Amino acid sequence: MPADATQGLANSWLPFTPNRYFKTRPKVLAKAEGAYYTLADGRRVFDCLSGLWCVPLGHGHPKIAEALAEQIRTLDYATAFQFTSPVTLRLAEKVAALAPDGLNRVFFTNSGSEAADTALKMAIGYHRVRGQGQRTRLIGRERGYHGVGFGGMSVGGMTANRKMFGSVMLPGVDHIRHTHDPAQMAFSRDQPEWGAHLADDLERLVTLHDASTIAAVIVEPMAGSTGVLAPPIGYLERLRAICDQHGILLIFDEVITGFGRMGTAFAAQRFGVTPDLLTFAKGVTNGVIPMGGVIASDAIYDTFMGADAPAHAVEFFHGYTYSGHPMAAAAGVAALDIMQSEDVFARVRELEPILADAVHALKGIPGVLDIRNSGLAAGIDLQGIPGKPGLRAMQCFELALDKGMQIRTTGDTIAVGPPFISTPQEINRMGQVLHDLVRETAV
Ligand code: PXG
Repeated sequence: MPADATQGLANSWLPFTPNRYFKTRPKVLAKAEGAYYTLADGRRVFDCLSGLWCVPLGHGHPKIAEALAEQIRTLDYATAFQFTSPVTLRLAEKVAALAPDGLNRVFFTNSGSEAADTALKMAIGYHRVRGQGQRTRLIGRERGYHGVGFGGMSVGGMTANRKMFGSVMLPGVDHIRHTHDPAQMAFSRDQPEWGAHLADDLERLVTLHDASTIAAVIVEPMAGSTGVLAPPIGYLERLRAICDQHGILLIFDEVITGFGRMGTAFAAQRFGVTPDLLTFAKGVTNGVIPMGGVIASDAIYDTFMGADAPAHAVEFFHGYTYSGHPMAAAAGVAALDIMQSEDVFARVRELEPILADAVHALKGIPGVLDIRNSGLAAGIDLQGIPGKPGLRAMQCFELALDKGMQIRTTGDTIAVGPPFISTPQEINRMGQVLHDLVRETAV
């Protein structure tokens, strides 16, 4: 690797990274094109997770590059409060057109974490505006991931993300149980048949806290970060019904599932369940410029707009300097244009069974505990090295780079979510490499 490729390493503190280990074996991504990264040491690797789930159309897309070059010359930044820009409005219109019926009001943020916090605040504000200010409780789910802000972390259910911060969480938050029970559903293809009744755990919390204190429930329709958990058949429908019965808002965090990962614009459409608020980020700009947002139902938006305050008063005291940034919006408009004109979601549906076959072919290898897939995403749970959780997956990660694959690991779970531009051959080769990794790291 050229010496200057790691200049500045001593000054860096990397996110969600074992920094001490990293600095002994730094990985520097120098270039990217299509579905491949090139590391500074020259290794070329297939991008098995589409960046961090955010580059579905592949790297360096010329149409996005052109749109950004044009936008920076036209309007590089637009003041976000009391102003907007044509490209920001165009993106809102496009996002709303893709969203489920009834969800038409788009509020932009800059990340998935900000989108989660924004949605939680919208939910609390909505109840207050309609005279139910006591509804402030937020319900998340174990193993959920909603980013790293205090709101998203609090409703999130990833132990490792929470424990360092102890009880410094939002007050009045509770969690329903997660949906993964290997004894009932190991090696499920797509949605497990067992587990719709797990949604009834929400009834338990309603009984405990009383519905009149609960503002919203937030879940990922397909839980990504925790290792790809598809919802049991009937589960989301049941969650929706319980929320409706008790006047609780349902929030879908679609930061990973939004914009095609599930073969439809949003997971809401694939699973046929519509939330009241839907968060997005990542794929909306193909990861090229950070952006996120919340799509609110017309009913929620209209409630805010119908508030008693005069029309010159701000309805929702919330927003970011870079909300609806024109550069991000230009990348978003270009990315969504490509998704539509090239019928990209249909391609995802074609690739889904190829990925499913590729990963489920690992069933039966000793030490493979579970394999799951849904949309163009899959998770593989491995038996860890006794007393050293996460080490086996880390070994897989290192070996994979030598075999030309960049995989994502969390604990002893491998996750993949290849770009939508992948070929069937590339997906099959990824499956072969996963097979070799698991065999070569057998414990
Ligand atoms: N919600 C969900 C469902 C996410 O997956 C966020 C919110 C936070 O987004 P930002 O943009 O603030 O990072 C995410 C992020 C992984 C992985 O390995 C997943 C995420 C990020 C990094 C890695 O699965 N998801």
